[in-house]
Order: sequence, then structure tokens, then C-alpha cells
Amino acid sequence: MPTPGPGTAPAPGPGAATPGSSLLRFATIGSVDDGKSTLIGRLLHDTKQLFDDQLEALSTASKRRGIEGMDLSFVTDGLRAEREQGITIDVAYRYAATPRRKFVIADCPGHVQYTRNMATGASTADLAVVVVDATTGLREQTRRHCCIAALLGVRHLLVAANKMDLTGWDPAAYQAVAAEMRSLARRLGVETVVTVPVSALHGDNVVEASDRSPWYDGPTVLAALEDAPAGAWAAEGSDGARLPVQWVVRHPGGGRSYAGMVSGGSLRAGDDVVVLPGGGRSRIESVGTFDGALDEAASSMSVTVALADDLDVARGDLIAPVVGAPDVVREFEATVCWFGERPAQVGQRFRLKHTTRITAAQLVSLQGRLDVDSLSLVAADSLGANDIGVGRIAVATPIAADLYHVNRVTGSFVVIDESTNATVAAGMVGAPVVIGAGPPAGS
Ligand SMILES: Nc1nc2c(ncn2[C@@H]2O[C@H](COP(=O)(O)OP(=O)(O)OP(=O)(O)O)[C@@H](O)[C@H]2O)c(=O)[nH]1
Ligand SMILES: [Mg+2]
Repeated sequence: MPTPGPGTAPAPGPGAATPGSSLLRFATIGSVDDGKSTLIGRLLHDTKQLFDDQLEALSTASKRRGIEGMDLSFVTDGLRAEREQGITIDVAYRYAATPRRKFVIADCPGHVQYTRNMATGASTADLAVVVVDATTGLREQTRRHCCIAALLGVRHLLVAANKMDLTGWDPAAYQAVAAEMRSLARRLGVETVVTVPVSALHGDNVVEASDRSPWYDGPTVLAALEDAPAGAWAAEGSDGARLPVQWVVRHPGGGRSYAGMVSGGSLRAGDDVVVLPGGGRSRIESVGTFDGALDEAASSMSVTVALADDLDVARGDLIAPVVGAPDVVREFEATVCWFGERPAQVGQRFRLKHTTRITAAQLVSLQGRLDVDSLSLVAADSLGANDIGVGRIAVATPIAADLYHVNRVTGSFVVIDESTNATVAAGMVGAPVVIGAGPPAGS
């Protein structure tokens, strides 16, 4: 996987769409049972993305569960265990297309136990669809998900105030969700937030505008998705190109080139580059793909690069332009979303995967834990499951890292438990962007 996404599920490619592309990657987030899977099922159903055999399987499965009609949450809850429990466990990726736009959808689980999977889904998203049960309003888990999405760089939220049918289409219920989300989004530094009153179950304001909400004149969920900004990742298109070396290609007649995925900017033949962490300098001789030479390798492209000099370059190294190259660090400040069942303690050792490099690492200090209600740091000496913390991490082999808000690839890492090999945390280099971003809720 080119991006060190914070989980194990396969994510379809890196986050940012290229400018001008009509592709939108979005993830559903929010508390368990608020209706995320039903909303996606409804969206796919009403835009006619489902085949006859899928529709048939849906109604058979629904009947077996004693549900009249179709339970649309089954569209993404494909795993039998999920259907039987009625909750989403894994992230389900779906592809959809309307005449106006293409979508890659990550339907994430809401259950606290599967927050890690939610983070995986959100790590590649341009936008998050926050589903909130309008009868209850925002729950702690909704706030936590929004917080993680914002930390992962999601800058646009589309809020579905769902189950409006159960409120009797009370505009006050919708307004309460919209106001709370506006306040939260502002404090998280999110750029846009649009709230739509919906009933995912009955299909109101999902694809078709509903006549049950005459007091609402905004877009449907689909219209808002079609108009949402994409590829909003800050550093895309800038000159801070990075090429983590995935593997070294040895050519039969001698010579080598280095394969990997470019992020953060473009690489061109003739660019003066440095190979990190070693620091050897050279010039790019050629850039290519398996199909032939290129003038320029843009962000998100998988390429091979040949250098003018015979440097010792290995998997895990990073090639970057000399000007504006990332810092090589042995210790750095980081924000981590801890998913391990055993708490993280100061002094704890683990393995850290940063781009294509894995190194031994240690949590050297913990500044605190993020309180998801107040968005402030509270003193802590350990992090429990699903806690978000800020601390310092030391690595045995130096890494060439950017701040996460500068580059989503070279600014992120995952933490792997030494004994179980499980991914126990997703990390972002630097202090969290969300702390102190604005006044507390309700003000
Ligand atoms: N009345 C009503 N019920 C709904 C609506 N949307 C979803 N539900 C019901 O809420 C329950 C949970 O729906 P899901 O779509 O599975 O919820 P989820 O958010 O995907 O849950 P997890 O993935 O487990 O976090 C199901 O019984 C749905 O039928 C709605 O608009 N109105
Ligand atoms: Mg679900």
C-alpha cells in the first residue's frame, strides 16, 4: 500500500484527487446505527447503481431477517457477520457514477470498537458524510469521528440529519443538528459544512428532493456531493515532491531505477534531488512508467526514476528536490489515534511504519490526551483504546518526515505492536491542527 493508511483494509489509492478531476472520494462517519449504510444503500439504489441480482439478493436477505421490503444497509454490509449483527465492521468500498461525477465511497463502521477501520476509510477521503440521528443529536462517537477525520486532513463535511421521519419532520430537530455541526466544524478548522435533513430509510432528500421538508431549500445529499470541492489536499500541486522508494529496479544491462508513488508535487528530469535519510545528492536523469518515458511525474503517479549518479539507494529511502527537502529526524512531535486494546504507556517500544520504511520506535513522552468535547489537551500518562494523544516519538533509524498538514503521505505513520504485529495506532507528524481552533460548542 503506497500510503501508510492507519489500518489493514485495502484503501483504493491515495487521498487527493488531482485538480480538475471530477472524482470525489468520501467516507461515511458517525455513531453506530445512525444510518450510514442505509444512506449509502439508498444513494446507490436511487441512482440506479444496483443490478437486478443485487436487488433480488437484498430482498431475500431482508425477508430472512423478517424485514418488509429491502434493508438498504445490506448493500454495503456485505459480510454475513455484519448482516447478522446489523452493524458495519469493515470499511466497505463502493464505486458510483452519475452523469456529473464519479465517486469512491468508503462506508465506515460507527461502533467504537472499530474506530480504527473508520480512520482507514477517512484517511483517503476528500469529504466526510457525517450521519447524525436527528432524534438524538451528536453523540460522543460522532464528535470523535469528526475529530479524527479533521486530523486526517478532511476539510469538507456533508452532514445528513437522518431519521427525520422519526421526528415528524420537525425543522427544530434539523436546525439543532445543523447548529451543533457548524460549531464543531468551525472548531475543527473544517472549511465547509452543509447539513441536509434526510430520511435514508424512505429516501427523502437523498437523491430526490422531499415534499416533507417544505422549510428546507438546500441541496439533496446527491446534489451536495456532486458540487463538493475535491482534491482539497493542501500540498498537492506544490513543489514539495516526494518519492518514497518502494523498490529498486535493476536493469539487465546494468543501472538501476527507483520505483514508487510521487506525492506533494511533480518530479522532472533534470531536477536536483537528495536521497534521504542518507543525504546523497544527484540529478534525475529520467522519469518513466512501465509504458515509457515521461516529461513530468505528477503527484499520485506511480513511476520509476533514474538518477545521474550511482548512489546507494534502498527501499525505504526518500527522493526529494534539494530545495525544500523534508527534515531528517530521530525524534519528533506527533498526534496519534491509539486503537490498541492495551493502553500506550510512556517508554513503550513498538515498530513504526513511515512510507516504505519500518523502524523500531519508542514513545518518549506524552503531552496529553485530546478531550473530544472541549478539544483541549488534558494531562495523561497513557492512552486507552480510541484516545487521541500528543507526544514525542523517537525512531531507531532516522526518517525524512514532513508535517502531516504539509504532506499526507510523508507526514503520516502507523504504529505496529511488536509482539502481535497488529496496527495499534495511526499517527500524524506534528501537533494536532484542531486544538485551540475556535470557541467551545454552543458559543
Ligand atoms: N426510521 C428510520 N430508520 C432508519 C433511517 N436510516 C436508518 N435507519 C435504521 O437504523 C438502523 C441502523 O442503520 P444502519 O444503516 O445499519 O446504521 P449504520 O450507521 O450503518 O450503523 P453501523 O455501520 O453499525 O455504525 C437500521 O435499522 C435502519 O433501518 C431513517 O432515515 N429512518
Ligand atoms: Mg453501517
